Amino acid sequence: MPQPLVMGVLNVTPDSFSDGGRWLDADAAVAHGLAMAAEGADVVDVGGESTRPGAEPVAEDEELRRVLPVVEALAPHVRVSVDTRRRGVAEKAVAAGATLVNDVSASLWPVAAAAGAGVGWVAMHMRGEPRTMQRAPEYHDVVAEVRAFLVDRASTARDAGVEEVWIDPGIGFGKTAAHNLALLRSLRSLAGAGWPVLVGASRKTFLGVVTAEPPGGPVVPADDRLEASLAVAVWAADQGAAMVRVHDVRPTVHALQLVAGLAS
Ligand code: HH2
Repeated sequence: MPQPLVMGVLNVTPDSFSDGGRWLDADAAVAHGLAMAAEGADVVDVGGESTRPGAEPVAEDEELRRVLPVVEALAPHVRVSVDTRRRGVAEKAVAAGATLVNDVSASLWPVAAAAGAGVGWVAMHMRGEPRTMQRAPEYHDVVAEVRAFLVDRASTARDAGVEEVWIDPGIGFGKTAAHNLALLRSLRSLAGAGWPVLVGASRKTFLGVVTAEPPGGPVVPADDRLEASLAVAVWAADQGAAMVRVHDVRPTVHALQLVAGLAS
């Protein structure tokens, strides 16, 4: 089993669902990004707008104010991705040194295409938009719909000249716990679609639903979902994911190292 890359989450926001407010100060954010790199993160994913369910959009100049100094300071030391839905933010972050556009809107491939070789793009699937996406999401066949969407966007980006294209099923973005589990169950098939797969399940709500004690009881809070997050990362690796997006870099790297060693 090849060991997937690890993308460390760095939310420079006051309201992210699990680390909101912790890295809002630029110096604290940079220090945390460097610490994740030292722990083995291959990419540090800098975001200035929470996309958790119910989150309110942030003004573009505020998002830029949060993200740019952090991207600039980290880029000489570690590969940086910018987690944004805004073209202007993606463009300026790339100019500041980011080499991967992590795009939950799956629409910003022209930014990567214009930047040329060396700048990649992640297409993530989302149903609706963060403010309302968890209001009773419905699919006829979530696995088939997500796959078709991602393959279509990835092909469009490749045709537009983007050399490095990733696809991501968007765990938790307009999906029930059952939808998330179905997508994770079918990862191997998604990984066979011809594009490297990124999976971001770290600390997400469905993990707190699945691990509730007793079953059906209160949802386990975000800061108590480490074991479940590690289990999903290992599962994703085993099913062929090429990168996992996580908050807890060190334990994830250790878990992935162990399983890759066993499987080789
Ligand atoms: N999940 C979140 C944000 N960005 N990007 C990709 N490619 N895949 C994901 O699953 C993904 C993502 C949400 O998690 P987080 O950044 O921790 O929270 P918030 O959106 O509240 O800042």
